[in-house]
Amino acid sequence: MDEEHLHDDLHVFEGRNFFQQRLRSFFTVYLILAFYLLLLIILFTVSFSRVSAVSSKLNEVHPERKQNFSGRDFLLFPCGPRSREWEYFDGKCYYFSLTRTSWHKAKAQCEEMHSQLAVINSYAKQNFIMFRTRNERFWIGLTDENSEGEWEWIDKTDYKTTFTFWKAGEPNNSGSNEDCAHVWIAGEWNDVYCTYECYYVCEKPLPN
Ligand SMILES: [Ca+2]
Ligand SMILES: [Ca+2]
Repeated sequence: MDEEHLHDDLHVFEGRNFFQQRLRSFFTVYLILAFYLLLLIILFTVSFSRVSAVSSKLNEVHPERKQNFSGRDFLLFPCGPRSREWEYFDGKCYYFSLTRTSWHKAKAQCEEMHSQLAVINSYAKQNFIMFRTRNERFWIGLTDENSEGEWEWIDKTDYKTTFTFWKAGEPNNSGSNEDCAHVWIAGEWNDVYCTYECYYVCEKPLPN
């Protein structure tokens, strides 16, 4: 009986010993894993802080990189990303109204938008406006209100020495009160009474 007890005790002792060894092995593995995890976290933190530092240094050294984005906006919207209704042509910006009004109100509305009624002083500009207005009537910045027959551009461009594109037979001062000019069919110019209501073209320089 004593020998049997001794054998049983020996088995129990061996079982416990085996269990303790397995426990130590698991503990060692977990300890190594935890160590590697900690090492990874440290490496990631150090790498991230270095990338951030390099990125901020690049921005300091090459500030134009940020400007390139606004440069790209400028190429897409030369008149300004927030002025997409303005169309670019040959160094200036043009607005083609969507509502009709009299010449004087059109002039005032252009001025409210820091612009003026369009002054057509070249065939190239005439072509641009002609294709854009598509035979519809649009006011331009030309009037003989001050003195009948003495046409004047609103920006004081010399009328007598610059380009004109009157429709045949115009200006005719029909009814003796046609003192404001608009573009019409095929973009040709016509004088009409200034309270007539039609669309209008504003122009302004490129934004700074
Ligand atoms: Ca007239
Ligand atoms: Ca006329």
